[in-house]
Amino acid sequence: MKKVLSFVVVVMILASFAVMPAMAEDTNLALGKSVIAESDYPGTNPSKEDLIFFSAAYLTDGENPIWDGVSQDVHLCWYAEAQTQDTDIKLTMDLGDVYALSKFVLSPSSFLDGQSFPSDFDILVSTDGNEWTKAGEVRDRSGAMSESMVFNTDKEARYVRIHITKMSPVHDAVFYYAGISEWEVYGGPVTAPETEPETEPNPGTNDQSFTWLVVAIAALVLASAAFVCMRNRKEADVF
Ligand SMILES: [Ca+2]
Repeated sequence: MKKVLSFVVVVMILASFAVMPAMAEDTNLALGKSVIAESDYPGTNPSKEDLIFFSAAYLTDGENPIWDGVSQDVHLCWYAEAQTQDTDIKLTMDLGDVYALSKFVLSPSSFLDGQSFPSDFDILVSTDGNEWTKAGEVRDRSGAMSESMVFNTDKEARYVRIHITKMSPVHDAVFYYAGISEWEVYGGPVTAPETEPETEPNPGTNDQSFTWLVVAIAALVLASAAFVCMRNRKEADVF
């Protein structure tokens, strides 16, 4: 019975080592990061900041609030306005380092039941902020929307961008509008970085792998020693 117990403990220890690095990669890198909203398009305001409800900062505050239609202190979403539905707005975020990205998640605002989610946009990524690669696109979206949009990717990037070329159909006599409640970017450390010289191994990654190996071997040795001790004690009891 004790032999089985020792084996189970060793398996659990080794399994936890295998799971921990995978969990570490599933991080929302965008949380709390600044977003720059820009546009040179005529008649476009790339981010309304004049009311408590709207700000580019709310894209990465981790909140998707449900508005009751009355409260005047709710941080609803990023919200832009343009005099024509065609526009050119860039929302750009610096993640602070190059990461291996896994997915983007964009959430509509509860304001107007998500109808203000933009119609046409691209998701772009870049390692240097100059050369951009497309990681996703949406065309001719319209209507109410409650679920988040998920874009899976395997690209490496430091800079991420939402490039909006068409506002939502929501408009009044003067402006078309576009709004997004939350922008999440998931990913983890780059395991084989392109930015480092090919002749030099990544010391951090190798050190980490070596550490895991040493700890795993130590756990095995300890479990074996414990088992041997228990067996010897049992045999001693018999004699
Ligand atoms: Ca938010």
